[in-house]
Amino acid sequence: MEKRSQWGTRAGFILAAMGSAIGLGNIWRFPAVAYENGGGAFFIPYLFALLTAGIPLLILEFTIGHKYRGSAPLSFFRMNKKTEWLGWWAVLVSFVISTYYAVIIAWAISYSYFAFNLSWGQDTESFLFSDYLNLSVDPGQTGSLVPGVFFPLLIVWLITLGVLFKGVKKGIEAANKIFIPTLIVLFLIIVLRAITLPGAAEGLQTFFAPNFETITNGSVWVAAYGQIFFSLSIAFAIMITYSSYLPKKSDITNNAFITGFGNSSFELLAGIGVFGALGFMAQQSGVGVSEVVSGGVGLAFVVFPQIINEMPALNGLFGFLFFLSLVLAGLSSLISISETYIAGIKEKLGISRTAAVGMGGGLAALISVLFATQGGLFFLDAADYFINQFGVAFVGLVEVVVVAWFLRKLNDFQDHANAISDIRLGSWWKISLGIITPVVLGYMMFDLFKQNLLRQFDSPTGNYEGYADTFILFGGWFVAAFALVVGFLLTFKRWHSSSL
Ligand code: MET
Repeated sequence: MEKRSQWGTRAGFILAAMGSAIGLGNIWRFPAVAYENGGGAFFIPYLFALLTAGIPLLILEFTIGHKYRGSAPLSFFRMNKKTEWLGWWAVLVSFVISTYYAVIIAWAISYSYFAFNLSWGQDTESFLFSDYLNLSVDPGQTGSLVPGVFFPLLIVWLITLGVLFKGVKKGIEAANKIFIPTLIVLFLIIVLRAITLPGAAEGLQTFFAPNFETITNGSVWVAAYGQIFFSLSIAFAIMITYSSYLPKKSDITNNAFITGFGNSSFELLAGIGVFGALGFMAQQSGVGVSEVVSGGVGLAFVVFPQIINEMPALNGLFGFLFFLSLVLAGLSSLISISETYIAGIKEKLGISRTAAVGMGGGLAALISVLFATQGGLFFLDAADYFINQFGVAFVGLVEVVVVAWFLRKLNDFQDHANAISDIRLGSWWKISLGIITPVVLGYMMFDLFKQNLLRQFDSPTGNYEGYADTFILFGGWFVAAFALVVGFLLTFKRWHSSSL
């Protein structure tokens, strides 16, 4: 058997895990999710989800990777020959996500360039959709390739696959050692600037003002769990893959706490920075903060350019730093998500890392070109919604049910983690994974299926985003089903003898 690659240092592993966790989800997703779900009061479900699902699952995935020392499919195969498919599910979900995640980073590259002379002009919305994305087709149609997205996308893949070619220590670890400290410094500068803008206090007040009524609402809890899963890169096969490169003598539990709290601190920082800036924006345009809040694409690529336009000085530089930080946060996450399938096929087929990067990364890059077309944004939006809900959250649920209920591995894993870690796991960990997480995620899946399936038939609310049935079927359900079906099929191919 070939000697397994390893991280060079403990800090290298932690930086890589944090690099994966800190991503677009922290900067553009968290602030809006928190705001929409009760502002300050959202911290209660959020902290609950972090402590009962986020960190316990992170510890579980670190333990699985460390104990079985393989990519997610190989680790699940070694855990029990019948559960290999679960590893492939997570890998395939990650594969799909990587194809469009890369495109958002490409937009951020373009925007860091546009920032210099504020070329997005005053109407930032029409600039994004008409001038930049050239979105002039109906959902489901591709139209032609948009060169302004395609070329930065090429850069994204060149960097990502270049890092992955170099391997675990010289590639992933080395890149994160540069990306993450740089990102933290850049982001601190941005946040400091944002909270010292006039009106920032108003924005922060809106962000932190608790609306306690919301916490009795089930959907708020669902949102908190969803955010924790996405943000901590849990159920993506990522953390299993990364921890499979840990040396035998490594801490698990403490590393998981550092990663979890580090990620949440960054998220909170992003919330403060974003709302400080939104407060400024609201004051400039003489409206309430709630009127300028939006999440996702709108926040980063429509509202932020407006804020940058209004800034009193050094607008271009601030804009450049903001989009550069999105690029750095995104790249370190894209690297981690791509490593899941690269490690998976490398071991399954017994091929070299170079061949695996070429095959897996090459295929993902090719598919991602679909999202660089005129209709790309619609495909991206539908794929993102369905793969997150029916991919990530679903895999997370199946993972805890299989490990805790069917294979009854929690005692075994607890002993494994305790034997090498500073912090000892007690009943908190087993209750979280054996009872709380499956119950909450089970409810969450039930509710989601109900919303998305039933409304196809008898509800006036219509499809997600009002998309046509055929588009939802092919652009949404099929994408999620593809990941799960292909994951199953891959188990029929035998492992190359060098991996066993
Ligand atoms: N944790 C990442 C984020 O917050 C997502 C998973 S890795 C692509 O953006």
